[in-house]
Amino acid sequence: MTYATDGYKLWMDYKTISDSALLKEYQSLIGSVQTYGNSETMKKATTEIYNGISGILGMKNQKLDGKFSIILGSYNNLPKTIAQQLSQELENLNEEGYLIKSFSNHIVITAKTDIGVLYGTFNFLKRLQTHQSIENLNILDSPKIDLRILNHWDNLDRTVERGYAGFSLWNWHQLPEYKDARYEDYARANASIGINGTVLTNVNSNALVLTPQYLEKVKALADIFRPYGLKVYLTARFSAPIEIGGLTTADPLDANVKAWWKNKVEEIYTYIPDFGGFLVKANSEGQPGPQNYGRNHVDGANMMAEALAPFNGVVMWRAFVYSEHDTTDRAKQAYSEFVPHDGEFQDNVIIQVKNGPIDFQPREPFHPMFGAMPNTNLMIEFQITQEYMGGATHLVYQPKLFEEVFESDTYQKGKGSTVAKVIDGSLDNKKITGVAGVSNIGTDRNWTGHHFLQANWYGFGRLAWNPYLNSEDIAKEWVRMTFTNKEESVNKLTDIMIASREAVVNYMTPLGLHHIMATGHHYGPGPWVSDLSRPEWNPVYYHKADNNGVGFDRTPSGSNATAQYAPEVATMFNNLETCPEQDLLWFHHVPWTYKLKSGHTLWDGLALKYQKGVNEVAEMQATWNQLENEVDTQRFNEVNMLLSIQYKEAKWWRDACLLYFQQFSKMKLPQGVEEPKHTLEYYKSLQFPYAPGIRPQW
Ligand code: BDP
Repeated sequence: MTYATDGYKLWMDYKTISDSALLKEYQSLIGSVQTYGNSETMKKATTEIYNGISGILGMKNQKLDGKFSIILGSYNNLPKTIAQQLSQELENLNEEGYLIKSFSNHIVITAKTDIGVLYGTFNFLKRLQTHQSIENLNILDSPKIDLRILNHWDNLDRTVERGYAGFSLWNWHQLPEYKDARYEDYARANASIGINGTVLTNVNSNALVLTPQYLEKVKALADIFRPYGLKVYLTARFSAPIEIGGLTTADPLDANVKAWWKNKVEEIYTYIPDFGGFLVKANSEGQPGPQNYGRNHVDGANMMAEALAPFNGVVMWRAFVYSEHDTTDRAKQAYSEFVPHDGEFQDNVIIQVKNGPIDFQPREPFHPMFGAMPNTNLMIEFQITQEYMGGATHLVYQPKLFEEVFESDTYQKGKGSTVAKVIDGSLDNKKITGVAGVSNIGTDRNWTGHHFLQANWYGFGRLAWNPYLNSEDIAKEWVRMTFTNKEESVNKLTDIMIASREAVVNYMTPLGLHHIMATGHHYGPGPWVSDLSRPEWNPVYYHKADNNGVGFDRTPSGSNATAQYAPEVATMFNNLETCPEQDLLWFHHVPWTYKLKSGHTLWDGLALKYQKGVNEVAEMQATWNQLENEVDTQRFNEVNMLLSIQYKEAKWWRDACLLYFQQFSKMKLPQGVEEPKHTLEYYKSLQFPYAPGIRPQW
């Protein structure tokens, strides 16, 4: 049984190893710790290595006298005799990378910069936490992506849009004087997984955060985060020059507007000399933007980029746009608005593109922009918070989804042009690269509401550092650091996590269905919704169920969205034979009687998938129950209760969706699929006006 924990310490609990043989072995290997350099970052690394080692080895206030001395310091600060021997290897590192090397009687953790040393320190401690060997170490590791960023959709009133883990961490009212200890714990957790940036505010932004009153508060946070290599960014409301600047326009080509942003940026840098830059949601879902003035995204982004360039700041300009005037296919619109401008954005602009063309669904094919803008910096945006995957109630291990997207092949330059290669810049040699994740963190004691959803924050950081990592390995790593190192239990816990990804797809949106969630809260089913003001906010727009069949025809006979992919990919999606069944209804309107690869009709296959999703949750519960004596009572009970809700809600999804679609298929449920408990009318009548994270309009 693991000892009780409320989850606050995340994956950095540093509890003493219970395996006495291993403990003895580590104790015999780890000797004195010497650290070189006195920057704030080195102070953090020093504290970390001491706390980590003494905790894990159970040797608080005792002298370490193992065989190897542990030496920490950036190359320039190390004693010359040691540094000289490492100089060649260090050349292979980038500014944030690190080297951990055993030689003679030392284990040296070094880097070009102190932040690299801190990252190396966390890696070394992870080796101990996950019970790996620390002999003959020779680990050289650099991040493959420049900007590894959390996006907080946090409002200044501390509510969190699509947040399910309490309120915003940022206590704006009491800042800058009151510095909650949690701010530092937050920065440290991010550093431990290599996250190096945070956007503090919601993309649906409030210009007030750019006023001196708030900049002082932002500065207080930036000062706490800095030693951990975590840069602060803000969302910039495009109409800020009007709202807080007293101008009459926000036209990006207007001289006064340009001057206003230039001055504003200069002012921000007086508070925060290493300010990261802006994240902008413009002309999307009612947010103001350059199109309000007849200008385009390039005009808007470049205007801000010019103001930020002298300070090395960046503009992360979002491509999440869809027009209410063109209702043919929302999936096509970001591409249509951006791709014609490939090559026109300034070097310090990076276009932030959601992983799929609609909106963070349980499964989407990759966004076609990833294969289509070789001359533009592109970053990918994932949604770690589970707006469309059951909030913080459902256990869904998302790194599996992230991995699936990174591995998708765009064919931009022929086979092997994966999204990972687009995002890390290796395919086209990009100026800046980046990965963003919409945070799932809030004031809940365990940070993410559900213990297992910490793994999504963790896994996001790991994959942002290296998008080629394997999601199952990441799951195991996290399990070992948070639950147990006992092999059998590690495997069971990992099984639950891995199964959870497909389970949520099956019980919510199997076979390529998408956006059939109910209005506002998005956590429950609403395939019947058809009354929202914009057509593309309605689930019926996405599934197009009728008496003939179901699905959105995006082939040339329909919206032709497939033409936005490389010809090889388009051909694969267009053809019913080669289109992966997991994306079938995303790309095709398919008759209810269509024969799936399994031999089932589409109707039967769909119903069986919904049932499979429910069964998978039941299996997750069964596996969890086997772990009762292996994990602490608190976490066991909490996760148990949440899994029961997940099971109940999986059945709700199955029943509501199948009853709804059955009106069109007019076919019976196949054998093996349970009959719904209620009527369709009942499911339609359910309302959740106070569900967390809600946004009433869509
Ligand atoms: C949608 C959310 C909405 C966000 C929007 C965005 O429903 O709350 O503001 O995405 O990403 O998924 O801007």
